[in-house]
Amino acid sequence: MTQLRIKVVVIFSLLAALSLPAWGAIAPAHYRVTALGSLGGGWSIGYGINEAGTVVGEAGTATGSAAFMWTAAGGMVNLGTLGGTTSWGRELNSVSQVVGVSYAGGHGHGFSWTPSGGLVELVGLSGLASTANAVNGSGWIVGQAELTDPFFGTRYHAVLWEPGKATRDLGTLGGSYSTAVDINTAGQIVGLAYNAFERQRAFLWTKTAGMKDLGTLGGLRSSANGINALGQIVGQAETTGFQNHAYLWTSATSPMQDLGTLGGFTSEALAINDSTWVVGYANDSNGVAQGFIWDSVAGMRNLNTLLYGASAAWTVIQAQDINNQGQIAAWGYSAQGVLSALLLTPTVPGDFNGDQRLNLGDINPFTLAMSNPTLYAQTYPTVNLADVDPTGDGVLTLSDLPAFIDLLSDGGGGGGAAIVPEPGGAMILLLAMAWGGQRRRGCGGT
Ligand SMILES: [Ca+2]
Ligand SMILES: [Ca+2]
Repeated sequence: MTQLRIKVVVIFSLLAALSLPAWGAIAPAHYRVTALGSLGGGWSIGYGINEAGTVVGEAGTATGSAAFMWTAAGGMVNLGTLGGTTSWGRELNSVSQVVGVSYAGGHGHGFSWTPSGGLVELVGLSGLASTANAVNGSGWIVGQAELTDPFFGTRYHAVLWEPGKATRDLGTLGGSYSTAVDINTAGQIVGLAYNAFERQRAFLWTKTAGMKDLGTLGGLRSSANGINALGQIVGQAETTGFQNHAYLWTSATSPMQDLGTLGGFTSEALAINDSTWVVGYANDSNGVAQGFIWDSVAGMRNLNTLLYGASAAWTVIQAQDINNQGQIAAWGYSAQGVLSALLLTPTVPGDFNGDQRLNLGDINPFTLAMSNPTLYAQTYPTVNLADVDPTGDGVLTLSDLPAFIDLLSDGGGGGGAAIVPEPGGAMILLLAMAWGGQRRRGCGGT
């Protein structure tokens, strides 16, 4: 290709990029994986994430397991147990109130943990056992508690723990069992309950309307795992073909939407954020579970195809929770087979000025990074080169130049990388000339 033709192609590509529409609500296309470590037992599982990117879950200890809370600044902290050798953290809110379960004496015991108060056992119903699954910003906790009934024996019902109030039995849909799995800021609660035919059904509970059956995808059973601030609900439901699929429920007047699979028979949605991005797991055509992210534009995507650079060495089995920044709490395996809680952080390859967008404003920082890495590092101290490196190999070389042009021309392949039109004609020419110069030097065998 002649130098002139290269320049024309560069300019044409960049101008074409400017005419692309904004990506809107499409989920990010690239993620960095952070392995969260363990508490001495060599393994961990991530369950919940809040808006600050703090993750909770369960980690192996020398004698069993313990609930953990992980922050970027402090790493993994052991939250302890209520006396046994097993506990796990299930979810946390914006003030780092963590809820979960401590297992002791043959029973699970729901707990709340706060930085100031530590672990506190939640008061159950008439039985010993309980489970805490989620907490909202007002400190409302939902889960399940045991009932000892002289006629029916032991039963388990969905419950609400509201600060300062008695443990509230949320009942069932007419059957013998229920459990509450998530709660949003408005106090809407979702979970699963048995109906009068002892069929398992997803429910939505509110103080005014009580417990309502959310239906299925045409089959007999369903369950609900997550609800966002908009009242949108996700979970798993049986289809008319007797497969269990991830679904999205948006209102009582529209049917559940089947989110599909990754080529297999089974999928399950575990969480949804306020951008209607859904995460969970889905079987591929080999029947192997893969973490997924779903949005209404791109549909269901295998998270393992979106891990950037060295992060691709990880295998995400299950994506458990997602916050409004698009950060995901998950678990999976390293190349060596180590089970680990994972934090997936959206990255934008080519975003050399670190504003989470790829656009013409990244051209000058890119040329600086190529020509003077020391000055670049001083100017953009928060940018991790491994995240933005156009070829994804973690080092800046000449091959990153055409890769950077490609990223600019195709918008980085999706969400979080919206092309924002800017007056950049002069920079386009400068870049094209820089590219021509680099190529001359590269071809000159220096
Ligand atoms: Ca940028
Ligand atoms: Ca590179």
